[in-house]
Amino acid sequence: MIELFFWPTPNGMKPLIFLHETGIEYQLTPVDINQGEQFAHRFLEIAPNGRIPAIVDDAPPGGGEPVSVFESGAILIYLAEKADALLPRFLTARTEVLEWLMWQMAGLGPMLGQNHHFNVYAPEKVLYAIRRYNEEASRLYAVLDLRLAKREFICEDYSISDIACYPWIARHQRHQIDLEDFPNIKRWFDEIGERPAVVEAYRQAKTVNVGTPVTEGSRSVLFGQTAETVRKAAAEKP
Ligand SMILES: N[C@@H](CCC(=O)N[C@@H](CS)C(=O)NCC(=O)O)C(=O)O
Repeated sequence: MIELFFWPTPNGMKPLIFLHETGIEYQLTPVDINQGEQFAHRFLEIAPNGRIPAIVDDAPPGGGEPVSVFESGAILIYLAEKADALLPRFLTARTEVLEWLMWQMAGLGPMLGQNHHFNVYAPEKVLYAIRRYNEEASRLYAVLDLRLAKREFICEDYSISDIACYPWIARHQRHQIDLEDFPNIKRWFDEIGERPAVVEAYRQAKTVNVGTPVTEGSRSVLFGQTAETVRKAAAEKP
């Protein structure tokens, strides 16, 4: 059984979609990041970065003690290895999937995260930052659109690279992006959105939270974290 530490955000959706695609048994443990549950002792032992998602696998391949994994990209690789699914074994095809997974983890995700922040959450309109991240979003969407021009999926077959990108593209309106301008992404996005596993994963996610508006309380939990936040959480008793 996989315990998935989850909140319905783009990064949280990645392992949830994977688990539905492969039918691996799982249990959801909500971590309400708006209430500061990411600083709880048990969670930080599993996810020292204090960010969802994370997993604990109590039946790791080869047996032994339960294994914990944090970082959505590492979780997808772990689960893909465990299930022998959605990550090719052959080195060339595998590298291609990992390349696009890294592109999502290091580029698409962080840049669109900053885009959300300055367009939606920032208490003041910082025009330079808004322009910078809108431009970067449009650049990254164009890279993905070109990639999908000659392929049904990001790599040869549907893979963890598609699963990693999809929940971020699902927030395209927040990125000030019109998918009509990126027709290959639109076709891919619509197709993946119809997969039964994806539909079911989003249905499950809604049972955890339907989207809480940002309040002053959640703003103070989520933004303005510093070294002090990390040290204080680490010093708290279990
Ligand atoms: N690189 C990490 C990023 C994880 C991340 O940023 N998670 C957000 C939700 S999408 C979070 O837990 N935020 C809590 C906070 O900022 O305190 C991953 O891909 O797992």
